[in-house]
Amino acid sequence: MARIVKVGAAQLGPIQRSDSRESVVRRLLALLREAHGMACDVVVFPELALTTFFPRWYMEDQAEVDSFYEREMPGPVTRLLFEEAARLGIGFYLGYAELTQEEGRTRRFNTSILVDRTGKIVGKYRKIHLPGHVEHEPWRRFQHLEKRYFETGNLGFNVTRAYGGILGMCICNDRRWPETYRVMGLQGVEMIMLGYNTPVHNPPAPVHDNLSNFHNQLVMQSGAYQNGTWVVGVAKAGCEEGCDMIGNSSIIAPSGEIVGACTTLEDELAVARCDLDLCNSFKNTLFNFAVHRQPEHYRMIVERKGSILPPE
Ligand code: ING
Repeated sequence: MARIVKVGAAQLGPIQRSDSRESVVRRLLALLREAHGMACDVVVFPELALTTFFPRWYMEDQAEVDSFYEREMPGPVTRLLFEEAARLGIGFYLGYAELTQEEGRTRRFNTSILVDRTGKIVGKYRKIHLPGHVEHEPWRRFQHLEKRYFETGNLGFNVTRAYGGILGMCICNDRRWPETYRVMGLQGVEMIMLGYNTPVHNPPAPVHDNLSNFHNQLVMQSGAYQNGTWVVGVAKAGCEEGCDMIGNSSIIAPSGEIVGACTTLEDELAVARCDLDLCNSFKNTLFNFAVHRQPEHYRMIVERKGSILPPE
């Protein structure tokens, strides 16, 4: 029997600094209910989906910084989302800023969770590729202080059995690095869910700005195809506190084809019927790692000090 997962890419428009968590959760609930109305099994929300993208500001007051984090998940406000999801029998991926006590100290991570249809957290991921910088860089139109506000994720790129398949998660900048997909691909992943907050303008490389949407699709489509997996990438989009962010939320098949996409920069749901068995059409042929990907070949090249030319 085909393993079909009906997926909703629940893109968010901008969240302004003054927007309360309650108002954001109301928006998430509206998207969740719309997805339920379209018979979705699971919904993917963006990275840092509960607040504005606060790493764009240099803040010295730690209490102000910590106001953007969640100390528990679900918490008093997000509990409404978990309860409604369980009532509707629909699961979700949610990105948020996590503040926790671990190994005797306070830790701060850019985190995502996977929640099943009963409202149970069945997967957790903490962002590994943290872009941006640590110190205030006033030359920038806006900051990108993820390296200041978050620790590097310590959970690796893990996969979870859920929704009848093998699911994985990553977050935003992770999607630009091929190893993100390959580490999960080597674990047999069949669907990778990710959220992102991507400014159109990248201060260190403004010449790339006009390629923002192209690069967003390029990395997710190639990651999907080269590992025979579905990829669902969901934006927080639009103009947040004067910073324009891309939309372009997409549902991508293991073939690399985009089968569902948002077309606005606002709260918008895109839906697709994802057949997890389609992964095998690539995992068992072109990208059969066991047959065609021989690690010893790479070791040999590396032992030749990286040269691929035969020794003299
Ligand atoms: N955002 C961006 C991303 O990788 C970035 C960082 C901004 C990269 C602009 C390139 C250009 O999509 C996050 N949050 O990682």
